[in-house]
Amino acid sequence: MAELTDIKNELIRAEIDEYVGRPDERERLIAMFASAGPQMQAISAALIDGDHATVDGLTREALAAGTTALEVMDDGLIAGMALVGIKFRDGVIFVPEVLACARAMKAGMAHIEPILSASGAKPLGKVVMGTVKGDLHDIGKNLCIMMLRGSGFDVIDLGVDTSPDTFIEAVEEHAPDLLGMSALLTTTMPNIGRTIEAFLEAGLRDPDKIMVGGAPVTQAFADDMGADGYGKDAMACVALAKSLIAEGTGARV
Ligand code: B1M
Repeated sequence: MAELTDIKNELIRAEIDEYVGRPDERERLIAMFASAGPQMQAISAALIDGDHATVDGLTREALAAGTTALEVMDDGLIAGMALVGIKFRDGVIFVPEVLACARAMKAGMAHIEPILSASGAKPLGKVVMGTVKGDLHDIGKNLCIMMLRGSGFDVIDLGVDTSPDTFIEAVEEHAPDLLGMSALLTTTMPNIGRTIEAFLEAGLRDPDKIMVGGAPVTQAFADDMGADGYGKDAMACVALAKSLIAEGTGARV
């Protein structure tokens, strides 16, 4: 089992020691950071510190030195955000600090986006995607979109706080093969179900075409809401999109 001392970055070590009290979370974070290289730990530390300029510079350097975009995303950016989430939940930091961390995350994502989104391949399918109504979280959705684009999907991004009507209008306009919904709050998760109901009422629902995700969403919740698939992360989102397309009948959402 990894130990706190296996983490080379001083700031991350100190933050875990001071702010992560739950044994399961402590163990998970220590294992995650201990297995990341020093450069990835430095990116996480800058993100935790809300230092967007340093995240920007370190991400550029890591990519130029040959680190893959996926490694920077998982071991640098997403890992850092995991610690931010715990501090936010426990009242150690508040919205302004989290916004600074989100800005730092976006500074890193700006460099990995063109790499993950580059595909050249013939589109595998068209996806309309948005964060549900009332929810302003877009980092995870944007990562999924980058990965989908990089895997050859054409994605129409509806942004955040997307009402059922906006989803419906987008489906009518773009006739996508798949619809994706992201939700990060327990209070907005039910809007996944409300949106699916609105599709049913509008007579637009194809039973094989709606995928959902976001930190609080589970397979069981997705099933309850009547979605066709759930992805736990951006890789799973791409795998799900491919399998829904492969299973599909060619009908639109
Ligand atoms: Co918010 N926030 N936040 N926040 N925020 C959470 C979600 C929270 C868990 C923090 C906490 O308490 N630990 C908590 C929710 C608690 C709950 O619902 N029970 C919370 C809260 C309470 C709030 C506010 C209510 C705080 C307040 O105002 N008092 C407020 C709500 C605003 C609103 O939406 N109406 C709020 C605001 C904000 C900021 C604006 C400050 C900022 C968002 C900035 C932005 O997105 N542009 C923010 C942030 C950054 C977070 C945390 C810290 C990080 C979220 C994130 O970006 N994660 C978050 C804590 C956490 O999740 N650990 C938290 C990184 C991202 C890569 O992961 O989004 O899970 P994630 O995406 C993953 C997977 O989930 C999956 O793939 C992604 C990539 O691997 N996935 C899909 C996502 N969508 C998918 C779709 C798919 C498939 C997979 O198919 C379609």
